[in-house]
Amino acid sequence: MAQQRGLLIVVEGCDRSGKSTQCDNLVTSLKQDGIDTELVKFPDRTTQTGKMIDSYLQQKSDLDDHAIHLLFSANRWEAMKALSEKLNNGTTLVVDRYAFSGVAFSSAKGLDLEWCRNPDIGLLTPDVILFLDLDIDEAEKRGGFGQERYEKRELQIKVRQEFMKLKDDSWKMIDASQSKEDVQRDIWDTIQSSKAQLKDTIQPLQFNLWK
Ligand code: T5A
Ligand code: NA
Repeated sequence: MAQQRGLLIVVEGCDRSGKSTQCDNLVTSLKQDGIDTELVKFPDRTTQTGKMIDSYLQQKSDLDDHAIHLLFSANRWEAMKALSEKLNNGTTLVVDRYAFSGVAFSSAKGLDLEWCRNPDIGLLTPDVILFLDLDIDEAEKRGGFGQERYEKRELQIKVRQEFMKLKDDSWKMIDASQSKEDVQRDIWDTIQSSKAQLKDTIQPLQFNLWK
């Protein structure tokens, strides 16, 4: 029997909502459950496009809003071949931010939402989208925002509104204001029920995002 492909699990959410913490936890838990799993993070700051993005985010360089949007998208596109091979070889991927962050941040800055979606049309389609939802006041209690470009209250409020425009019924909303342990448990329960639902219907990988 052909090996079943891995699942593409995307974790999105507001800044400070605990995405990276929970992505690490989820990878560990899935591995403990005997599932071959890897962590993926966007932006991938290690590639050529990633280095330009990193410099922009750290406010060491400036770029036109459209240009940086396209760079974030290119940073995803350049990873697609390797990621699809891993998935087809049976590795499950836990992805810390994806195209939804791309559109939410750029449209919050004032770019047209439809324009923002275009460059990511046709990316790998996620099997599960988890959204870690956290109120801005709660987010600020977590040590305040840092020095990076988008870590400002007014922008973060807009970003959450833009995320809600992208949300559909398939998104799994997680209350990220709970303790780390409770968020972890909710995510685990959600993944287990998603897997149970997908079990008999898992489709071949599709490059179908927003099509
Ligand atoms: N961006 C990204 C775009 O504009 N376009 C794009 O296409 C993409 C992909 C960098 C920026 O790039 C933008 C969005 C961003 O502004 P990043 O590198 O993912 O993106 O951002 P980070 O700064 O690494 O991540 P965040 O600030 O969003 O934080 P996380 O990952 O959500 O949160 P985490 O896990 O690091 O936790 C933050 C703090 O809270 C604590 C943690 O210990 C940590 O101190 N914490 C909790 N405290 C209490 N209760 C809980 N349940 C907690 N969970 C975590
Ligand atoms: Na993070």
